[in-house]
This record gives sequence, structure tokens and C-alpha cells, in this order.
Amino acid sequence: MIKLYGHEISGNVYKVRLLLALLNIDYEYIRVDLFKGEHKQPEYLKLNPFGQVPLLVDGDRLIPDAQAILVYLARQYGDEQWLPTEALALSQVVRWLSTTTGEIRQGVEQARQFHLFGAKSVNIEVAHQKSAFILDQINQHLATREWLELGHPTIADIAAFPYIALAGDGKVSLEPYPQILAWIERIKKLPNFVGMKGIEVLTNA
Ligand SMILES: N[C@@H](CCC(=O)N[C@@H](CS)C(=O)NCC(=O)O)C(=O)O
Repeated sequence: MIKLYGHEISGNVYKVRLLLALLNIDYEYIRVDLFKGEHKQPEYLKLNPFGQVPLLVDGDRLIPDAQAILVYLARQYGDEQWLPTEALALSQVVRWLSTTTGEIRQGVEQARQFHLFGAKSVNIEVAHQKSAFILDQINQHLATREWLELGHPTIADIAAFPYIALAGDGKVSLEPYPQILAWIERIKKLPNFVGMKGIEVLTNA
């Protein structure tokens, strides 16, 4: 059975849990206590030398990194819907995986690190400026479409969703971004959707 090493506070772990749920894949969840530093212990570093969660183990395959795991799950267990093979469509999806680890991480994810965990390395003014930039861009992008690319949910949406939905943790309001709020609601209505602390499941979905 697939194993997922993670922690409940992590949006990067959550996005993997979300895709596993949407694909209806059973898995064993192994909690790595980040607050106790379990991710830096030799036993865990043998599995993921970066000392980070999430880590997926499928048989003898070890796959670290949330975006890499989404790609793996989509290609191994999903269909063309989640990750297309056609060159242009694939590049459009990958663009958002890249944006997730670039602009979204530098913006809303860093702001969350600052306000939720007191991360001293974060310049909160810069994080808020970058949040405003990328949220405005995505809001405009979604003004003419329901999903980030291809007219249906892909791993682009799953990758980008958690830290945008958790923007409030970093004291970034989503109120100025109605298209993003509507997109969040659409994602929450996907069959088998699961939530995390700060991303509640719709009760009437
Ligand atoms: N590029 C990695 C980043 C993963 C990451 O930053 N994980 C955090 C939790 S959200 C972590 O394990 N932090 C502990 C550390 O880096 O020491 C991914 O996308 O999965």
C-alpha cells in the first residue's frame, strides 16, 4: 500500500492527501512530527535527505516533493484529465506547478510561515507584496475560465489551491479576489474533496 509521510499543518502534504482522495486511492498516513524535529532525524533523512514532508512511498519508489508527487500520482493512477501528455497542454499545467513553488510560495505561503510559525527569515512586507501580485494575476486569469487550465480540474489547481485557500493564516484577505473565491468553492465541490485546518469542507456540498 502507498505510504504518505506528512504533518497535518502542511499545505504541501495536504495537496497530496487531496489528490489521493480525488483519485480514490487508499494509503497509509505516517505522521512525522515537525514540531519535535522528526523530519531531521537520521531515520527520516535516509528516506528524504532534504528533511521535508511530504514524501510518498509506493513499493520501492521514494518520491519526495509535493509537486513531484502530484505528477507521479496523476500519471501512475490518474488519467489524461489530471496531467495531459500533449505538449502545449502539459506546459500549461507545469507552468502552475512552477508558479506554486515560485510566486505562490514567496507570497502567501511565506506570509503564513511568518504569522503562523513566526518564521524570522521572512520579510513580511515583501511576502505581502508578492501575495498581492500573484493573487491579482490569478484573479484576472480566472475571470475568463473556471479552472487554471484546460477547462477542467488538473493538478495545476490541486498544487496551487492549498496556500491560496490558507492565505488568511498569513493575514492576506481574499475578499478583493472574487474569481479566486469562486474557484475555491468549485474545488471544494469536487467529489471526495477533503479539507484541513483552515480549509473546511462545504457542509451542503
Ligand atoms: N519543495 C517541497 C517543499 C516541502 C516543504 O517545504 N515542506 C515543509 C512542510 S510544508 C517542511 O517539511 N519543512 C521542514 C523543513 O524544511 O525543515 C515540496 O513542494 O514538497
